[in-house]
Amino acid sequence: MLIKIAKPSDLHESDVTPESIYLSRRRFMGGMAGLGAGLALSRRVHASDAYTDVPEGNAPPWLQEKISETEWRSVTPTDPDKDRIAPFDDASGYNNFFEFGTDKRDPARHAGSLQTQPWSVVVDGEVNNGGRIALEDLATPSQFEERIYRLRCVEAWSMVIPWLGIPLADIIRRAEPTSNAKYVRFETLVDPEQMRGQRSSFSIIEWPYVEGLRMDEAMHPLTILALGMYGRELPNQNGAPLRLVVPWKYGFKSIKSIVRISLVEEQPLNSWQQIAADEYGFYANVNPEVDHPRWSQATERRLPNSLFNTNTIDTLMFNGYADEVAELYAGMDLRKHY
Ligand SMILES: Nc1nc2c(c(=O)[nH]1)N[C@H]1C(S)=C(S)[C@@H](COP(=O)(O)O)O[C@H]1N2
Ligand SMILES: [Mo]
Repeated sequence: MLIKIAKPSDLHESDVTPESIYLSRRRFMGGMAGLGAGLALSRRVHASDAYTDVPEGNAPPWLQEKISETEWRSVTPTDPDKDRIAPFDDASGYNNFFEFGTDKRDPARHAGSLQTQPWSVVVDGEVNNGGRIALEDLATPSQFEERIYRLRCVEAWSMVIPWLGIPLADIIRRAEPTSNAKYVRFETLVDPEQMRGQRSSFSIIEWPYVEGLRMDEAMHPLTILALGMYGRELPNQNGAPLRLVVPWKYGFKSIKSIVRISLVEEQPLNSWQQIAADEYGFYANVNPEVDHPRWSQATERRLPNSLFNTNTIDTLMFNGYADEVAELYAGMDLRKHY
Protein backbone atom coordinates (compact mmCIF):
# COMPACT_ATOMS: atom_id res chain seq x y z
CA MET A 1 0.00 0.00 0.00
CA LEU A 2 1.32 3.37 -0.97
CA ILE A 3 0.98 5.81 1.88
CA LYS A 4 3.14 8.82 2.13
CA ILE A 5 3.89 8.79 5.80
CA ALA A 6 6.58 11.28 6.61
CA LYS A 7 8.95 11.02 9.50
CA PRO A 8 9.00 14.05 11.80
CA SER A 9 12.32 15.02 10.24
CA ASP A 10 10.99 14.71 6.72
CA LEU A 11 8.68 17.66 6.31
CA HIS A 12 6.54 18.22 3.27
CA GLU A 13 4.57 21.08 4.58
CA SER A 14 6.11 23.57 2.18
CA ASP A 15 4.03 21.74 -0.39
CA VAL A 16 0.80 22.84 1.17
CA THR A 17 1.36 26.09 2.99
CA PRO A 18 2.67 29.57 2.40
CA GLU A 19 6.28 29.90 3.41
CA SER A 20 5.70 31.89 6.58
CA ILE A 21 3.50 29.13 7.90
CA TYR A 22 5.97 26.50 6.85
CA LEU A 23 8.83 28.15 8.69
CA SER A 24 7.07 28.70 11.97
CA ARG A 25 5.58 25.26 11.75
CA ARG A 26 9.01 23.77 11.34
CA ARG A 27 10.02 25.43 14.57
CA PHE A 28 7.05 23.76 16.19
CA MET A 29 7.93 20.32 14.91
CA GLY A 30 11.60 20.82 15.75
CA GLY A 31 10.54 21.40 19.32
CA MET A 32 8.32 18.38 19.24
CA ALA A 33 11.22 16.16 18.28
CA GLY A 34 12.85 17.08 21.57
CA LEU A 35 9.66 16.15 23.42
CA GLY A 36 9.26 17.20 26.98
CA ALA A 37 8.87 20.60 25.38
CA GLY A 38 5.39 20.37 26.71
CA LEU A 39 2.73 22.93 27.18
CA ALA A 40 4.82 26.07 26.97
CA LEU A 41 5.76 25.17 23.43
CA SER A 42 2.25 24.40 22.31
CA ARG A 43 1.27 27.83 23.58
CA ARG A 44 3.98 29.39 21.48
CA VAL A 45 2.70 27.56 18.45
CA HIS A 46 -0.63 29.23 18.86
CA ALA A 47 1.03 32.60 18.94
CA SER A 48 3.23 31.91 15.90
CA ASP A 49 2.48 32.59 12.26
CA ALA A 50 1.54 28.99 11.77
CA TYR A 51 -1.83 29.46 13.28
CA THR A 52 -2.50 33.15 13.47
CA ASP A 53 -5.96 33.84 14.78
CA VAL A 54 -6.23 30.40 16.31
CA PRO A 55 -7.81 31.14 19.67
CA GLU A 56 -6.48 29.48 22.75
CA GLY A 57 -8.40 26.29 23.53
CA ASN A 58 -9.61 24.90 26.82
CA ALA A 59 -8.35 21.33 26.63
CA PRO A 60 -7.98 19.29 29.81
CA PRO A 61 -4.31 18.77 30.81
CA TRP A 62 -4.12 15.17 29.55
CA LEU A 63 -5.23 16.30 26.08
CA GLN A 64 -2.85 19.26 26.04
CA GLU A 65 -0.06 16.84 26.84
CA LYS A 66 -1.02 14.40 24.09
CA ILE A 67 -1.26 17.27 21.61
CA SER A 68 2.18 18.51 22.62
CA GLU A 69 3.59 15.06 21.81
CA THR A 70 2.03 14.95 18.34
CA GLU A 71 4.02 13.22 15.66
CA TRP A 72 4.17 14.51 12.14
CA ARG A 73 2.73 11.77 10.00
CA SER A 74 0.72 13.47 7.36
CA VAL A 75 -0.61 12.35 4.04
CA THR A 76 -0.40 15.76 2.51
CA PRO A 77 -2.33 17.20 -0.38
CA THR A 78 0.27 17.98 -2.98
CA ASP A 79 -0.85 20.85 -5.17
CA PRO A 80 1.13 23.84 -3.86
CA ASP A 81 -1.33 26.29 -5.37
CA LYS A 82 -4.68 24.89 -4.42
CA ASP A 83 -3.99 22.79 -1.38
CA ARG A 84 -3.37 25.50 1.16
CA ILE A 85 -4.47 25.05 4.72
CA ALA A 86 -7.71 26.98 5.23
CA PRO A 87 -7.62 29.83 7.73
CA PHE A 88 -8.87 28.67 11.14
CA ASP A 89 -11.75 31.14 10.82
CA ASP A 90 -13.09 29.33 7.76
CA ALA A 91 -12.60 25.84 9.18
CA SER A 92 -14.35 26.81 12.42
CA GLY A 93 -16.87 29.30 11.03
CA TYR A 94 -18.36 27.54 8.01
CA ASN A 95 -19.67 24.20 9.23
CA ASN A 96 -22.30 21.53 8.88
CA PHE A 97 -23.48 20.26 12.25
CA PHE A 98 -27.26 19.93 12.10
CA GLU A 99 -27.51 19.34 15.85
CA PHE A 100 -26.93 23.09 16.12
CA GLY A 101 -28.94 24.31 13.12
CA THR A 102 -28.87 24.17 9.35
CA ASP A 103 -27.14 27.44 8.50
CA LYS A 104 -23.36 27.24 7.94
CA ARG A 105 -22.85 29.76 10.74
CA ASP A 106 -25.18 28.09 13.25
CA PRO A 107 -22.62 25.62 14.64
CA ALA A 108 -20.11 28.37 15.47
CA ARG A 109 -22.90 30.43 17.03
CA HIS A 110 -24.58 27.73 19.07
CA ALA A 111 -22.18 24.84 19.76
CA GLY A 112 -20.69 26.64 22.76
CA SER A 113 -23.48 25.08 24.83
CA LEU A 114 -22.07 21.58 24.31
CA GLN A 115 -20.43 20.13 27.46
CA THR A 116 -17.40 18.14 26.27
CA GLN A 117 -15.77 17.47 29.65
CA PRO A 118 -16.19 14.85 30.98
CA TRP A 119 -16.89 12.67 27.93
CA SER A 120 -17.10 8.94 27.44
CA VAL A 121 -17.67 6.62 24.52
CA VAL A 122 -19.49 3.30 24.57
CA VAL A 123 -17.68 0.65 22.52
CA ASP A 124 -19.98 -2.33 22.03
CA GLY A 125 -21.45 -4.92 19.69
CA GLU A 126 -19.30 -7.69 18.23
CA VAL A 127 -16.32 -7.16 20.57
CA ASN A 128 -14.72 -9.07 23.42
CA ASN A 129 -13.39 -5.99 25.14
CA GLY A 130 -16.08 -3.33 25.11
CA GLY A 131 -17.72 -1.05 27.62
CA ARG A 132 -18.05 2.62 28.45
CA ILE A 133 -14.63 4.20 28.15
CA ALA A 134 -13.63 7.67 29.36
CA LEU A 135 -12.28 9.72 26.46
CA GLU A 136 -8.92 10.01 28.18
CA ASP A 137 -8.60 6.22 28.46
CA LEU A 138 -9.72 5.76 24.87
CA ALA A 139 -7.21 8.22 23.44
CA THR A 140 -4.08 8.25 25.61
CA PRO A 141 -2.72 4.79 24.70
CA SER A 142 -2.30 6.02 21.10
CA GLN A 143 0.35 8.28 19.58
CA PHE A 144 -1.21 11.52 18.34
CA GLU A 145 -0.51 12.31 14.72
CA GLU A 146 -1.09 15.37 12.59
CA ARG A 147 -2.87 14.75 9.29
CA ILE A 148 -3.38 17.50 6.75
CA TYR A 149 -6.36 16.33 4.72
CA ARG A 150 -8.75 17.65 2.13
CA LEU A 151 -12.37 17.70 3.32
CA ARG A 152 -14.84 17.61 0.44
CA CYS A 153 -18.50 18.16 1.28
CA VAL A 154 -21.17 16.52 -0.89
CA GLU A 155 -22.48 20.08 -1.43
CA ALA A 156 -19.36 20.74 -3.57
CA TRP A 157 -17.26 22.94 -1.30
CA SER A 158 -13.97 21.87 0.26
CA MET A 159 -11.15 22.87 2.59
CA VAL A 160 -7.71 21.65 3.66
CA ILE A 161 -7.65 21.10 7.41
CA PRO A 162 -4.78 20.02 9.70
CA TRP A 163 -6.28 17.46 12.08
CA LEU A 164 -4.77 16.00 15.24
CA GLY A 165 -5.87 12.52 16.13
CA ILE A 166 -5.35 8.80 16.39
CA PRO A 167 -5.91 5.94 13.96
CA LEU A 168 -9.41 4.47 14.32
CA ALA A 169 -7.72 1.08 13.83
CA ASP A 170 -6.09 1.43 17.28
CA ILE A 171 -9.48 1.68 18.96
CA ILE A 172 -10.92 -1.23 16.99
CA ARG A 173 -7.96 -3.49 17.74
CA ARG A 174 -8.16 -2.78 21.45
CA ALA A 175 -11.87 -3.65 21.41
CA GLU A 176 -10.98 -7.15 20.12
CA PRO A 177 -13.65 -7.59 17.42
CA THR A 178 -15.26 -11.01 16.99
CA SER A 179 -15.33 -12.70 13.60
CA ASN A 180 -18.90 -11.40 13.13
CA ALA A 181 -17.74 -7.76 13.07
CA LYS A 182 -18.17 -6.62 9.45
CA TYR A 183 -18.99 -2.91 9.88
CA VAL A 184 -18.49 -0.10 12.35
CA ARG A 185 -21.44 2.06 13.34
CA PHE A 186 -21.08 5.47 15.01
CA GLU A 187 -23.54 7.65 16.92
CA THR A 188 -23.45 11.33 17.88
CA LEU A 189 -24.69 12.57 21.25
CA VAL A 190 -28.42 13.17 21.66
CA ASP A 191 -29.19 15.96 24.12
CA PRO A 192 -31.76 18.54 23.04
CA GLU A 193 -30.88 20.71 26.05
CA GLN A 194 -27.35 21.19 24.76
CA MET A 195 -28.08 20.84 21.05
CA ARG A 196 -30.70 23.32 19.98
CA GLY A 197 -31.07 21.79 16.50
CA GLN A 198 -32.46 18.68 18.18
CA ARG A 199 -35.23 20.74 19.79
CA SER A 200 -36.61 21.78 16.42
CA SER A 201 -39.74 19.81 15.60
CA PHE A 202 -39.28 19.97 11.82
CA SER A 203 -35.76 18.55 11.66
CA ILE A 204 -35.24 16.09 8.81
CA ILE A 205 -32.74 14.02 10.79
CA GLU A 206 -33.92 11.32 13.16
CA TRP A 207 -31.49 11.67 16.06
CA PRO A 208 -28.94 10.38 16.77
CA TYR A 209 -26.91 11.22 13.67
CA VAL A 210 -25.55 7.84 12.56
CA GLU A 211 -22.67 6.91 10.29
CA GLY A 212 -20.96 3.69 9.30
CA LEU A 213 -17.90 2.21 7.63
CA ARG A 214 -17.03 -1.19 6.28
CA MET A 215 -14.43 -2.88 8.49
CA ASP A 216 -11.58 -2.51 5.98
CA GLU A 217 -12.39 1.20 5.56
CA ALA A 218 -12.42 1.65 9.32
CA MET A 219 -9.06 -0.13 9.67
CA HIS A 220 -7.45 1.85 6.84
CA PRO A 221 -4.49 3.94 8.04
CA LEU A 222 -5.96 7.13 6.55
CA THR A 223 -9.04 6.86 8.79
CA ILE A 224 -8.63 8.75 12.03
CA LEU A 225 -10.55 9.85 15.08
CA ALA A 226 -9.69 13.52 15.52
CA LEU A 227 -9.49 15.22 18.91
CA GLY A 228 -7.89 18.39 17.63
CA MET A 229 -7.05 20.64 14.72
CA TYR A 230 -4.66 23.55 14.09
CA GLY A 231 -2.46 22.53 17.02
CA ARG A 232 -5.25 22.63 19.61
CA GLU A 233 -8.32 20.67 20.63
CA LEU A 234 -11.37 20.64 18.36
CA PRO A 235 -13.71 23.60 18.59
CA ASN A 236 -17.19 22.35 19.50
CA GLN A 237 -18.56 23.25 16.07
CA ASN A 238 -16.04 20.87 14.46
CA GLY A 239 -17.24 17.91 16.51
CA ALA A 240 -15.51 18.12 19.88
CA PRO A 241 -14.34 16.21 21.68
CA LEU A 242 -14.08 13.31 19.20
CA ARG A 243 -15.02 13.05 15.52
CA LEU A 244 -14.30 10.77 12.63
CA VAL A 245 -12.25 11.91 9.61
CA VAL A 246 -12.36 9.78 6.43
CA PRO A 247 -10.69 11.98 3.81
CA TRP A 248 -11.65 10.07 0.65
CA LYS A 249 -15.38 10.21 1.43
CA TYR A 250 -17.89 13.06 1.37
CA GLY A 251 -17.82 15.12 4.55
CA PHE A 252 -21.08 13.74 5.92
CA LYS A 253 -19.33 10.44 6.68
CA SER A 254 -17.06 12.27 9.16
CA ILE A 255 -19.46 12.11 12.10
CA LYS A 256 -18.99 14.54 14.98
CA SER A 257 -19.16 14.39 18.79
CA ILE A 258 -19.18 10.60 18.91
CA VAL A 259 -20.62 8.81 21.97
CA ARG A 260 -20.94 5.28 20.61
CA ILE A 261 -18.84 3.01 18.39
CA SER A 262 -20.46 -0.34 17.66
CA LEU A 263 -18.95 -3.24 15.76
CA VAL A 264 -21.80 -4.83 13.86
CA GLU A 265 -22.57 -7.59 11.39
CA GLU A 266 -25.02 -5.73 9.12
CA GLN A 267 -24.33 -2.61 7.05
CA PRO A 268 -25.56 0.35 9.13
CA LEU A 269 -28.21 2.72 7.82
CA ASN A 270 -26.49 6.13 7.97
CA SER A 271 -28.53 9.29 8.57
CA TRP A 272 -28.26 10.79 5.09
CA GLN A 273 -29.10 7.51 3.41
CA GLN A 274 -32.13 7.28 5.65
CA ILE A 275 -33.23 10.78 4.59
CA ALA A 276 -32.70 10.37 0.83
CA ALA A 277 -31.27 7.04 -0.29
CA ASP A 278 -31.38 8.05 -3.97
CA GLU A 279 -29.09 11.02 -3.24
CA TYR A 280 -26.79 9.79 -0.47
CA GLY A 281 -25.43 6.27 -0.24
CA PHE A 282 -23.58 4.22 2.31
CA TYR A 283 -20.19 4.48 0.59
CA ALA A 284 -20.19 8.19 -0.29
CA ASN A 285 -16.76 8.00 -1.87
CA VAL A 286 -15.78 11.29 -3.51
CA ASN A 287 -16.28 10.64 -7.21
CA PRO A 288 -16.28 13.37 -9.88
CA GLU A 289 -17.90 10.97 -12.37
CA VAL A 290 -21.02 10.21 -10.37
CA ASP A 291 -23.15 13.32 -10.04
CA HIS A 292 -25.57 14.05 -7.27
CA PRO A 293 -29.08 13.85 -8.79
CA ARG A 294 -29.41 17.63 -8.37
CA TRP A 295 -25.88 18.88 -9.13
CA SER A 296 -22.54 17.98 -10.66
CA GLN A 297 -19.74 16.55 -8.52
CA ALA A 298 -17.06 17.25 -11.15
CA THR A 299 -15.78 20.42 -9.50
CA GLU A 300 -15.70 21.99 -6.06
CA ARG A 301 -15.45 25.41 -4.47
CA ARG A 302 -12.21 25.43 -2.46
CA LEU A 303 -12.36 27.66 0.59
CA PRO A 304 -11.30 30.33 1.28
CA ASN A 305 -12.92 31.93 -1.72
CA SER A 306 -14.80 35.13 -2.48
CA LEU A 307 -17.54 36.59 -4.62
CA PHE A 308 -14.89 37.63 -7.12
CA ASN A 309 -13.03 34.35 -7.12
CA THR A 310 -15.08 31.24 -6.48
CA ASN A 311 -11.82 29.26 -6.53
CA THR A 312 -13.40 26.40 -8.43
CA ILE A 313 -11.15 23.38 -8.88
CA ASP A 314 -11.58 19.90 -10.31
CA THR A 315 -12.74 17.25 -7.89
CA LEU A 316 -10.38 14.28 -7.77
CA MET A 317 -11.32 10.60 -7.68
CA PHE A 318 -11.44 9.49 -4.04
CA ASN A 319 -10.69 13.13 -3.21
CA GLY A 320 -7.08 12.64 -4.36
CA TYR A 321 -6.45 9.52 -2.23
CA ALA A 322 -6.98 6.96 -5.01
CA ASP A 323 -3.44 5.52 -4.68
CA GLU A 324 -4.19 4.66 -1.08
CA VAL A 325 -7.81 3.51 -1.21
CA ALA A 326 -8.89 2.53 -4.75
CA GLU A 327 -8.06 -1.12 -4.09
CA LEU A 328 -10.71 -1.25 -1.35
CA TYR A 329 -13.34 -0.96 -4.09
CA ALA A 330 -11.80 -3.11 -6.80
CA GLY A 331 -14.52 -4.78 -8.86
CA MET A 332 -17.35 -2.72 -7.36
CA ASP A 333 -19.74 -0.70 -9.52
CA LEU A 334 -19.25 2.77 -8.07
CA ARG A 335 -22.34 4.10 -9.83
CA LYS A 336 -24.42 1.60 -7.95
CA HIS A 337 -22.52 1.84 -4.67
CA TYR A 338 -22.40 5.66 -4.45
N1 LIG B 1 -23.17 14.66 14.08
C1 LIG B 1 -22.97 15.28 12.90
N2 LIG B 1 -21.82 15.05 12.23
C2 LIG B 1 -21.60 15.67 11.04
C3 LIG B 1 -22.57 16.53 10.48
C4 LIG B 1 -23.77 16.75 11.21
O1 LIG B 1 -24.70 17.49 10.80
N3 LIG B 1 -23.94 16.10 12.42
N4 LIG B 1 -22.34 17.11 9.23
C5 LIG B 1 -21.38 16.42 8.34
C6 LIG B 1 -21.07 17.18 7.15
S1 LIG B 1 -22.28 17.28 5.97
C7 LIG B 1 -19.82 17.70 6.91
S2 LIG B 1 -19.43 18.42 5.43
C8 LIG B 1 -18.78 17.68 7.97
C9 LIG B 1 -18.24 19.08 8.20
O2 LIG B 1 -17.17 19.06 9.09
P1 LIG B 1 -16.50 20.45 9.53
O3 LIG B 1 -17.60 21.34 10.00
O4 LIG B 1 -15.53 20.10 10.62
O5 LIG B 1 -15.82 21.00 8.32
O6 LIG B 1 -19.26 17.17 9.21
C10 LIG B 1 -20.11 16.03 9.08
N5 LIG B 1 -20.39 15.46 10.39
MO1 LIG C 1 -21.22 17.90 4.02
